[in-house]
Amino acid sequence: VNLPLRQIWALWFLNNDKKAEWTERLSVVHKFTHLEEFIAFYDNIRPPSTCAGCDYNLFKDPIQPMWEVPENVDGGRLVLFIDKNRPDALDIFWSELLFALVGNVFGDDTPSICGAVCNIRPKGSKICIWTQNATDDEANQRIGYVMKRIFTEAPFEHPPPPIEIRYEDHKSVQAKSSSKVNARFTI
Ligand code: M7G
Repeated sequence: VNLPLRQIWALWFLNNDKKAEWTERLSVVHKFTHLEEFIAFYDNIRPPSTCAGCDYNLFKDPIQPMWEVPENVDGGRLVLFIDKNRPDALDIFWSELLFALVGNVFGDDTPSICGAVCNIRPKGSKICIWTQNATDDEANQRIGYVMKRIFTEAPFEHPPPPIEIRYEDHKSVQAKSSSKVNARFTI
């Protein structure tokens, strides 16, 4: 069987070229329409922990993974900060989240989701779900609880790291790029 996905998902890559503009660093790697296609592709891409300074994004086609587009302009993110000493957790959480998204694990709340982001940073990485409406606390909390369950149930060789998911709206993140922003809620 070759299962069609509920919607087309696009994998985007942000390279780590420090001299280039942020938008120039961003490109679509592939768009997926079927589960087998996604799995075949997934098996051949490097795990995030090997791509320092880059981002992976999986977004619903045709949403671009940037603050400026209409789908994100009033949105925000559920974000999990991952300790720099836990590359295992980064890779496991990211793969669990990708398969949950394409597998429609978020069900009726999927329309609120724009995509997922993995920011790979030497100081500590982040895994996020971007949602459309930063003030829709009910939908964002339901998505956050599912995200937390996915991470809690992930298969670990070592004890899993603590999982605290915060909701931050994009406007606050843009205004305060260096320090931590206030969370709307924490799960
Ligand atoms: P980040 O990669 O989200 O944070 O943003 P981190 O490196 O602290 O993990 C770093 C910088 O990338 C921002 O300050 C912006 O200059 C740029 N940047 C990030 N995002 C998500 C966007 C975006 O959506 N649009 C634009 N224009 N720039 C962005």
